[in-house]
Amino acid sequence: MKIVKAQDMDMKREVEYGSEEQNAAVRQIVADVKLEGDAALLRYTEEFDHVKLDAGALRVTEAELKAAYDHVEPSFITAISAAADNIRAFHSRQKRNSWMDLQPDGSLLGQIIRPLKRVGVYVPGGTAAYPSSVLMNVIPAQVAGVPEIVMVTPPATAGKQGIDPYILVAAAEAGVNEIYRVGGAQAIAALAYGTASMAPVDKICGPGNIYVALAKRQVYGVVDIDSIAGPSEIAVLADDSADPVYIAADLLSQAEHDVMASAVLVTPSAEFAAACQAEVERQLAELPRRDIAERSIADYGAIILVDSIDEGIAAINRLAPEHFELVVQDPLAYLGKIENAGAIFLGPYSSEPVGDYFAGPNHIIPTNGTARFSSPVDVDDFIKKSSVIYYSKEALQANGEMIIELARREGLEGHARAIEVRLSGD
Ligand code: HSO
Ligand code: ZN
Repeated sequence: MKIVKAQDMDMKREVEYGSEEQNAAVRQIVADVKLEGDAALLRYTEEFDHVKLDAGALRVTEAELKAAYDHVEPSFITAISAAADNIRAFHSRQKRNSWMDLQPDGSLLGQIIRPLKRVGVYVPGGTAAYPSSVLMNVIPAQVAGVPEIVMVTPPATAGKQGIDPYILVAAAEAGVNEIYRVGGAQAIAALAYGTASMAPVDKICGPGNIYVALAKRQVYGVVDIDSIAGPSEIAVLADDSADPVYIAADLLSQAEHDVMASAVLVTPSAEFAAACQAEVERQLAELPRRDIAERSIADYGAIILVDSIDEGIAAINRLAPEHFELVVQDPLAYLGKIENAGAIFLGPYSSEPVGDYFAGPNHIIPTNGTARFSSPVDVDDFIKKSSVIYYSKEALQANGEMIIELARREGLEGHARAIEVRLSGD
């Protein structure tokens, strides 16, 4: 892990827009599913997943869901249901109320908050299918009051037929209402347009491979989509009161996600930097996902030396990392100065995986510097608002001339007259 002097460290990576061929392939799949429905869905499932299904077998049954519980350890069920409780409690604090404001002139203004009606959550196949991410996508929707939450996932995973039982148990614990064994761009198209066996949704969320990401982009507008999450990032600001063993472990916890994950340590202590550097090397050698973590550390990892904690905070604000650990003597003294970070972890015991799995905040967090202007997934992502306007006769009489003035300045006489006809008379 290289040690560099304080400088503009850039964690930003190229966003994947896909090749022309990939975009064209996805366009074809989306068009076919839109036109042919289930027939295209089943044809692509056979072609890409090598699983032959009939339309009746697309939906996962209650019996299959129950059976999944027999294929996972009781300790997993205990842990995932405790995590689900914490995530539900945290997100419950985010609920908004509709409101109405009654004016003395009898007019009434307000906002009605409603949940989306139907939401689709994509869960990838293979080793990137995380039960924790099922909770993080589904629970905010459920807390928002979304009545129909649909999950889609490929029918075969890493050479194995069938859906991973850990994913099924997480879906059941989170409160998914329907599950379909279909993946890839064809699943996204089915969620957007609907088929005979799958009703269309209002919003699609959840991570996937490049084909899934491109398909989501292509159906955006027909439905809403979530933002496309980049590789995981961690930035740690620590002084020499921190334990290098803990800090190295936390950096590696995110480096192991992806060869493009980014792990950065910022510190004012050269001695502490050297200790962390050695500790990362030592722990890397013993990590099962060493190959991934090693490449991530080599390409996107760094230790940045700064002159002071304040200079470190300034560097963090420029990076706007997805996850930020502040492990200094008095972390609360600096909390108010942190402007750009998706999730802030304070002190030596708030290791990032506490947030990835368990504490309650969402682990789907803006990456690539986008924490400058966006937020972790929450209940707001699953609601919509309608404005309510009620003007009394008195209110229109009092303000009508001003509305007419504005309409005429825009050259919109029809607008002006719609008001004027109501003012004439008395
Ligand atoms: N750190 C990842 C989320 C995750 N970690 C899932 C473990 N499982 C992105 O925030
Ligand atoms: Zn993680």
